[in-house]
Amino acid sequence: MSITLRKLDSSHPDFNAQLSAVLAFEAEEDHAIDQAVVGILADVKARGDAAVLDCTNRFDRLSADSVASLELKREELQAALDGLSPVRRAALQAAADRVRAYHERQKQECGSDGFTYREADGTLLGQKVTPLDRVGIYVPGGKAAYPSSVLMNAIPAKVAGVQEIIMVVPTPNGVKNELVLAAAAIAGVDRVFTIGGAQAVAALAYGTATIPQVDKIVGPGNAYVAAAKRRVFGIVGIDMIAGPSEILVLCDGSTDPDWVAMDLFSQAEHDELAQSILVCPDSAYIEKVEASINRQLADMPRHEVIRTSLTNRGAMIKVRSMEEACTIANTIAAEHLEISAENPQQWGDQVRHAGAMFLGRFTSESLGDYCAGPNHVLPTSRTARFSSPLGVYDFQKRSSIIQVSEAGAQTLGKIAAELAYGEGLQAHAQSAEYRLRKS
Ligand code: HSO
Ligand code: ZN
Repeated sequence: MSITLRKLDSSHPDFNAQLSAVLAFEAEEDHAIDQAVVGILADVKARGDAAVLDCTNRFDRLSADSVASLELKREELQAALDGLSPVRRAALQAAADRVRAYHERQKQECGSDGFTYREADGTLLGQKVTPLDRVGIYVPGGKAAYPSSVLMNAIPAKVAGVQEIIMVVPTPNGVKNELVLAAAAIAGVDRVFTIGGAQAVAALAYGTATIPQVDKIVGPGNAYVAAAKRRVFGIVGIDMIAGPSEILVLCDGSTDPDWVAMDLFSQAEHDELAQSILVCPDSAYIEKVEASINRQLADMPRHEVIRTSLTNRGAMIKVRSMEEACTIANTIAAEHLEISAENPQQWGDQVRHAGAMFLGRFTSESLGDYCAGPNHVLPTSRTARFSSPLGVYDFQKRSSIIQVSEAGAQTLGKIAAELAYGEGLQAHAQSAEYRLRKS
């Protein structure tokens, strides 16, 4: 049963409409799920630990007698780390070290130190940057439980200077993912609770007797978790609500077709709804990649997921030139963009919208998923037009600083009072005017 991917040609008169149809994706808003989540949030808000315990025992089929008993001890995390094979432990450590080094750089170079400046009359203005106090990291328990995501969420928080990182991870039927726990140990997560779902999001957002309230909740989760995060936003901060993974490969037609086929598989294997797209000026090459897909698919343990994803959401787009490929890349604003071409930088310079850019034939997107250093939590569903990878800046906030000198109070006082009277706000005006020197 061979796969035929959707084929588009940029010279077709209906190309724009066809491309929109390929990209169209709306996360289903499931009313029933949302209503269930409303109930769980209210229950946890009202009953705290008791509700968290009930939900956890029911949904994860456990028989815990307290929320406190669902907290993992530090030794347990360390034991998970010690239990890894030496090669796997070394790989996890190497990935963590590289992710940390990259994010340290981000901290230095993204205005993390704030600024101040003084005006001629002595008034001081500035911006102070401070880390969030406490952050919650949600880690899914089921098929999408990725230790690499533990690193990608926890390390930038740590680098930002967050004092306490609380991780929640459900353990359905009591099954723990040792690699996830090991990653938590390496990343420096402070506390881990084996709870999940909307009840875990609620516990982090409202706090319970056992689970401390956090300031922001990050990390991916299922539809219940996403609905809960949306609903607690405002009480706490949240990161993006990530959609299915996407990869866009721009290829000049001279990379080994097997490499490109496997790169398309790499994101397709995440999810039936993941999207893999190839854009290339050479139609013979497109055929070769398609042939390679059909040759390699059967060997993939996740071939069913890949098949569904490529059939329903995949596409191969023939373009007139690499310039045009870049224009299309800007329209697609993919989560991951590979530029598999001879002069990758030249094309990369023409792309403004992409979550992460992978330049050159040797840069498989999967290296970025694990260990290149940059974050793998990236804007999906075309949101790279206006948002950025998860980073140190997501765990920091800014406060502005104003220290007006006596002389400054004269100049600013007159301006402020004038505008305050214009707004009909007398107290504002007088508060400024009290500080004006009587002449
Ligand atoms: N590509 C995924 C991240 C991931 N891949 C984790 C493998 N493990 C999200 O962009
Ligand atoms: Zn991936």
